[in-house]
Amino acid sequence: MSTSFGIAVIGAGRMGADHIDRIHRRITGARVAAVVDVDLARAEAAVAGIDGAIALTSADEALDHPNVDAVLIATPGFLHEEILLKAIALDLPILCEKPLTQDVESSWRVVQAEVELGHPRIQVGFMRRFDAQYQSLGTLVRSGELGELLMLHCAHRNPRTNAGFTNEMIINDSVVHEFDAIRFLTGEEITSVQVRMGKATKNAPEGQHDPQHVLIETESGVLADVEIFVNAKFGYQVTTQASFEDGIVDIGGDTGTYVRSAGRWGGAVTPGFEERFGAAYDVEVQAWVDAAITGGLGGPSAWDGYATAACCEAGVEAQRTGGRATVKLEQKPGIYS
Ligand code: ISE
Repeated sequence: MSTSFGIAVIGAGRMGADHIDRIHRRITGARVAAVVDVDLARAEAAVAGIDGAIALTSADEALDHPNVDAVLIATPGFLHEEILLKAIALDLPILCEKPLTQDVESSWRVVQAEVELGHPRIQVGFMRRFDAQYQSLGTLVRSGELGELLMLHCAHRNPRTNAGFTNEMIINDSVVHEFDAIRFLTGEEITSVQVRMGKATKNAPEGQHDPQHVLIETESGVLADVEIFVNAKFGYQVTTQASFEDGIVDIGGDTGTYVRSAGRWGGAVTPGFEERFGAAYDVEVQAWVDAAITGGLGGPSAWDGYATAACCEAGVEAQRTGGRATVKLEQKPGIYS
């Protein structure tokens, strides 16, 4: 093993397995030290072929293990708080998949635990910030080259959702990315959220209304509209069109090989988020490892996790009332400045 910076990955499901493979094959300066899953067989399968990595069913055991220097949390969101609080108490570097926690109260408890610790330890897995196109749009906004940013038109389309993916999850699991991306691009907090439900697809699971139209406003009055369409069938797509005073910028369009043959033209549709954001995940995890080794953060903090949880709370309220819900935020603690 070339390095001793050992990471415990908690959760070996879809995202956890993807991160285990990433750390093992592509990330430099770190190694998978432990994999934790309630299903021991799944944890064992995940560590197969990774020298020195152990499989466990207890997150506590992993966090206390002498070979573990940092933790990557990829469990379902409702399990995050307990693991986060334990890792903060041990002062371990943490990369926590989004959402930080399931609701705004628990996210605020996590922020307060970090404030008590005295420094940020949690990086939240908002990978879009590491996507080359989001980064160049962010740079354009900050440069002022095209004047002020006025509006954002976002589309977030997934091929399908499973039964049990509720309207609330559409906000907490999917639109949460848009909230963070809008905060990242504008450098501002979001002040209000409104959700409109129009004509629905027959392809949504029972009880879910799909697509939905989310209207978002930031501190300076930038307006963003999001089409969230999670049973769009055709594939995966995340696009943004930004209207500036002096220009219009598009990101996230189709990429790849463009073929003309047999009287047709076109290319392949992106199947899922692993393909769309695979490179961004690599950059994200490497940035986290590089910063964690020297005690810092390489990306969005627990404050960003908390602020997006507040947006999600407003989004869910807006779904329920049909009105415009205000985003309520506590004062930003000094450790996040
Ligand atoms: C999923 O959890 C993700 O994070 C994807 O990026 C997003 O597109 C999808 O809607 C979520 O369910």
